[in-house]
This record gives sequence, C-alpha cells and structure tokens, in this order.
Amino acid sequence: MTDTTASTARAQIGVTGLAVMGSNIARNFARHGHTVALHNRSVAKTDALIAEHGDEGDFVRTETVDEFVAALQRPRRVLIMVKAGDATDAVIEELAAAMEPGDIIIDGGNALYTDTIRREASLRERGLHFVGAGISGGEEGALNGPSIMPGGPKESYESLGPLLESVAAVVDGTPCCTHIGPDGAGHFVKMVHNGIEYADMQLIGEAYHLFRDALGFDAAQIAAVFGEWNTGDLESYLIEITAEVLSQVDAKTGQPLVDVIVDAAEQKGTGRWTVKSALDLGVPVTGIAEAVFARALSGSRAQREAAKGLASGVLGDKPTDADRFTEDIRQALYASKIVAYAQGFDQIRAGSVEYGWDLTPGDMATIWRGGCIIRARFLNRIKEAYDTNPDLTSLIVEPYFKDAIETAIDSWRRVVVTATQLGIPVPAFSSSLSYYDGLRAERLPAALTQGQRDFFGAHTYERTDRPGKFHTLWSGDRSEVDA
Ligand code: NBP
Repeated sequence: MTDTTASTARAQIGVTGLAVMGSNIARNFARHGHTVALHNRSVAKTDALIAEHGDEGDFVRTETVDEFVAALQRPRRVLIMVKAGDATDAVIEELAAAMEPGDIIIDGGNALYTDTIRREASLRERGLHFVGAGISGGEEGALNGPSIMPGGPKESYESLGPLLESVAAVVDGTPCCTHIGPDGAGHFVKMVHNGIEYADMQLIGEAYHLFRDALGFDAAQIAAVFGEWNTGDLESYLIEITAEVLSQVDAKTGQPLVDVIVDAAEQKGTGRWTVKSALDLGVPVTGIAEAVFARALSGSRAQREAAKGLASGVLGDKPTDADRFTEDIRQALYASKIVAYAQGFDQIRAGSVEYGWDLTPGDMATIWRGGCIIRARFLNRIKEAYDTNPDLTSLIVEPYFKDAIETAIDSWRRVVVTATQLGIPVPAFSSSLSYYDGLRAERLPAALTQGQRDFFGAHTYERTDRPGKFHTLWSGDRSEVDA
C-alpha cells in the first residue's frame, strides 16, 4: 500500500537518494514489512519507484524534506543513499535542520571515514545521532540482503540494529550486520573491504593472464577452470562472476566479450583511500597497493602505447604440463589471497588502535561471509581463526592458513618464476610472495638501511646484543656512542 499524502508519522525508516542503491534498499525494507518513507532530490525517481514497485510493501511518498521527516516515527531514522562527498554534506545539512535531538541519520554511501568522523562530531553537538554505515553487495545485495557495517554511537544501534539486521544477508542464521564501532569505524571497515576486493580481483586477473598467455587457453576454457574452482576452497562470489564474465559471448562479433573489452581498468577511489590510509598507519598492504597501481598502469594509455614492443629479453619456455600449472596457479591464488586478507585485517587492527575504536576483527569475518562482494567460503576459516584467537597477530601464522600456505608455497614460487621468465606481469602474486618471505625471514636487509640512515642523518640504530639506541661517529673516529 502506498500513502501519497504522508499525513501521519508512521514510517519506521526513511530513504533519501533513490538511485540504484537507495531504491533497492528501500524495496528491501518494504519487503520485510517496514513502512518506508521515500525521498529523492528530483521527485521523478520517487514516482518511478512507486510506479514500478509500489505493490511490494508500504511506502510513503514525499516531495519535500519537511514532508519526509514528518512521515517518520520517533526516533526518526533516515538512510541517506546519495553520491558520496558534497552531496552527502548538503543532504545531511537539510535533514539536520528538520530533525530533532535523538533522531538518527545514517549515511549508507561510500563516504571517506575521516568525513564520517567529522560529520558524527558535528551532529553529536546538535544532539543528533550519526551512523556511517558501509553497505556492500551492489544493486543485487541492496535488494536481497547486503553486508552492512554501521558505525556511530552504540546506543543508536539499539533502535537501528534490528531494522538493519532484518534486511541484511544471513549466513548460518547470523545477520551480516553488526555494530562496528564509534564514528568512522563502519566506513573505515567498508573501505578496507573494498581494498581487499581490489586485491582479490587483481589476483584473479593475474591468474586469467597466465591461463591466457602461459597456457594459451581461450576464454571458455578459462571460464571452465574458474567454474571448477568455485566448488572448492576458492568458492566465492568473485570467482563465480569471473566464470560468468569469461563465458559471455559478444553478440556483435561472436567473440568472447572479455576479448572485446578495452583493457584499461577504472576505479572510483576506495582502493586508493585504503592504500593512503595504510601508508599513514604504516601497514604494508602490498597486495592492495599493487592492485590499485595495476589498475592505474592499465589506464596509462600514452605510456603503454609508447612502451609497446620494448625488449622482453630472452623468454623462458611455456609450461608443458597444463594440469600441473593450473594447480600451481590455484595454489598461488589461494596463498596470495590469504596474504591480502591478512594485510587487510592488519589494517583494521591498526586503524582501531589509531582511532581508539576497539574493533573486533572476527566480526568483520562474520559479516563479510554473505551479501558483500568479497563473500567467500574462505571467510568461514577467518571467522574460526578469530573465534579461536581474537588477538591473532597475523592470519598467516594461524594453523589452518599456515598449513595452506605451506601446501601452496612450491606452486606459488613456480608461478612467480614462470611468469617472470615469460614476461607476464604478476605484481600481486609476486608482491604477496615477497611479503610472506619478508615476514618469515630471520634477518632482513633493514639492518643495512638503519646503518645508512645513521651514516647520513645520525638517525641512530638499535643493537641485537644490548638495549638502547646507538650512533656511530661516521665522520669522526667511527666509534660508537649511546644516542
Ligand atoms: P549515485 O552515487 O549515482 O548518486 C545518485 C543519487 O544522489 C541520486 O539520488 C541523486 O539525486 C542524488 N544526489 C546527487 Br548526485 N547530488 C545530490 C545533492 N546535491 N542533493 C541531493 N541528492 C543528490 O547513486 P548509487 O549508485 O545508488 O550510490 C549511492 C551511494 O551508495 C553512493 O555513495 C555510492 O558510493 C554508494 N554505493 C554504491 C554501490 C553501487 O554498487 N552502486 C555499492 C555500495 C555503495 P537525483 O536523482 O536528484 O540526481
């Protein structure tokens, strides 16, 4: 039933911003029996939603912000699903002027977490609750059950949580939604989620590249391999859609669609944000960074055109045993994926410490198991790892993942060596392997780095045999002094 007069305050939730994400999540709320007040800057989207889907539940059509706010039960709960950035600020300002202390504004867009921290502080001063909620799953997830990562004040979750949990994806009876932590925590975690998504996609891309150029498989053959992998440990949404994309035939040319798509990847910015934040936090998210840079390289059309045909040097032989190399690629993908997630979870821990959020990493593993783009069988293992040891230092030392990497390591090295010998770029496979080798090393060359820093900048160093900070008088008699 659709009320077009909005005369009574009866809606449990309001959604403003009715483009792809907002309209689908509004329908999701309505399908779950909630009365939903609808608002969009241009009323045409509101009317289109009601015309096409008004029979799916109880919607309240509104045109102005005042009408919209008046249609809501108290405490009022409004979900903003507009373009991130200035548009979000503009909408918040309009809403805040019409709302009252105790009301809740939820930003479900892809906001930068530092913006969320700023907005939360400012609205708190005005007595309003502000919840920055990361929402993953795209259009389909928004309609049928996304993964939701709400931050903000804990007390607002008491009234908001059941509502959000009712529309979230559910895995093993557990909703893929939980209170993440204060102010920007939800959007921070969503940002890292997207960073991991970048790494995951890049690793899949590198596997595809090896099948195509090292083994000479066509798109249909590669689709079949990914389809097969989706029945094992690698089972995930991204592997599943990879098989689908590779199977798609272009109607115009009759060729595989992937062969007629321009090979320049775009990005909206959340991967870049993840890397910038990791740089500030000092967390080596090498897989995510390589994924962001690989997209940038693919889009560097002028440089690629200029460099096309540059010398490769003498290339090695292609693998002769396709089955063996296929299994090597599978193992390399799994091990590199473990590294990407380990790095992402390290960043979550570091962000939690930096901002005093007291995050529980195991919660992310739980709510990422369904609804979101990186949902995967693998997340169950990560959840179990954090259930067993909430203070896990790194995923790569946890027994299950440690064993998985030990099983994969020879294959992983063969893949990186073969790719290098064939001139096939594998930045994420190789940097993940180097990360692993770096962490497991007895001695790193960082000792030399420290010596150099002390030489040119008197930056001091620690010694292996006694505590303290030391400096060598490099331009004097080269004796050592306590720093
Ligand atoms: P868009 O990001 O394309 O934004 C379009 C919406 O923003 C429309 O409702 C538009 O109103 C409204 N809007 C704009 Br633009 N400027 C406005 C302003 N100054 N004041 C009021 N409204 C304004 O929509 P989307 O793709 O549905 O995404 C919504 C949010 O969800 C974004 O933050 C996005 O990053 C995030 N997100 C998207 C996905 C996805 O898969 N697309 C996934 C996860 C999160 P109009 O109709 O009047 O122009």
